[in-house]
Amino acid sequence: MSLTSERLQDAYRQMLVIRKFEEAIRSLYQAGKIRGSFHPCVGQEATAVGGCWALRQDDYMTCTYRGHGQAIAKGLSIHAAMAEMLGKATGCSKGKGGSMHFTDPSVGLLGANAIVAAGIPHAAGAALASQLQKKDNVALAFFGEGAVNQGVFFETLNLAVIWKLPLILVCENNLYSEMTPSHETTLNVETYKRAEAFGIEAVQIDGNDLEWMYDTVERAVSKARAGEGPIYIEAMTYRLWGHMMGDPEIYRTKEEVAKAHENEPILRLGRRLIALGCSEADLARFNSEAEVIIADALQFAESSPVPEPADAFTDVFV
Ligand SMILES: Cc1ncc(C[n+]2csc(CCOP(=O)(O)OP(=O)(O)O)c2C)c(N)n1
Repeated sequence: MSLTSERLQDAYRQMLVIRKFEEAIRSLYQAGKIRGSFHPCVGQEATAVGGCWALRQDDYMTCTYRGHGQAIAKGLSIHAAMAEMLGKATGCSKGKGGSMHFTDPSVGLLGANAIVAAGIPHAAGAALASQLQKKDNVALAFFGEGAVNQGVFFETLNLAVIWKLPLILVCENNLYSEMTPSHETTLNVETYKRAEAFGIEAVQIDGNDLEWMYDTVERAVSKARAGEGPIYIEAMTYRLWGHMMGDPEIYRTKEEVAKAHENEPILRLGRRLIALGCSEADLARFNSEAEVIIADALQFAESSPVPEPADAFTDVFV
C-alpha cells in the first residue's frame, strides 16, 4: 500500500534529518574533528528512506560507505550515528568503526562496508539464513552501479535466483564510480539488464521519486516474503556532492550539478507535499525540527567519552 499523506510528511522529515546529518558531518570534517573518509549521500535520500521504509525492522539490510542515510532510515539512532562519526564509545560500533562501518543488528543493519560489492553476498547470506530457518524476513542490499562489475555480484545473482532467496537488490545508479563516469567503463550502462540475464525480475525506476521507490521496494518485499525469489531494482539518482570530502569534481560540469539540484528528492517531495495540502510554513517547521534533532545528536556525541584503550581488544576476531 502506498504511503499516506501523513507518512509522506514523515518521510520528508526523515530525509531532511539525513541531509542535515551529512551537512553537520561536513562541518565537523572541515573542522578536523572527524578521522577517516566521509562519502556523503546528499541527493540520494529518497532511495534510502523509500527503500528502508518498505522493510520491517527485523528485515536485514546491507549498505556501502555511502550508507549513513540508509542506516538512519533503517532505524539506527541519530545519536549513535553521530557518536560513531566522532569516534566515541557511545557510537553504534563503539567508536571503532567510523563512517564506513555503521552497524546495528538490533534494527537489521548488518553493516556498511568499505569494499565495493561486499554487502551483496552478505545480504544474500542473511536471506539464505532466513529461508533455511523458515522465517519470513527478507534482506536488502544497497550498492552502487560500480559494484555490478565485481565478480561477486554475478556469483550472488546466480545463486540468489536459483535458490529463490528473499533478496532485494537495490542498485543506486548515481552515474559515477568515484571520479569515473559509468559510460567510460561499461558499454551497457543499464545495470538491470544484467540481472535480467540471470532470470531475475528487474526494473529501472526514478530513485529520486520517494513514492516510486517505496512502492517498488514494497512490491519486491511482498514477492520475496512469499518465497518468489529476488528482485533487482535499479534506482536512478545523482550524488549532489563529491564522491568524498576533498573530491575536486573535475569530471563533471557545474552546469550538470546545478541541473541535478532541480531534480533532487527533497525538493521534489516538498513540492508533492504542497500539492497535497501542506503549506510553506509546514515545510519550514519540518526543517527547523530536523535542525533541532541534529543539534541534539551533536551535543550528545561531543559530550560522550572516547573508548577506553583496553576496548581496542574487544569485539575483534583475533
Ligand atoms: C573492491 C574495491 N575496489 C575498489 C575500491 C575503491 N572504491 C571505493 S568507492 C569506489 C567506487 C564505487 O562506485 P559505485 O559502486 O558506483 O558507488 P558510489 O560510490 O557511486 O556510491 C571504488 C572503486 C573499493 N573500495 N573496493
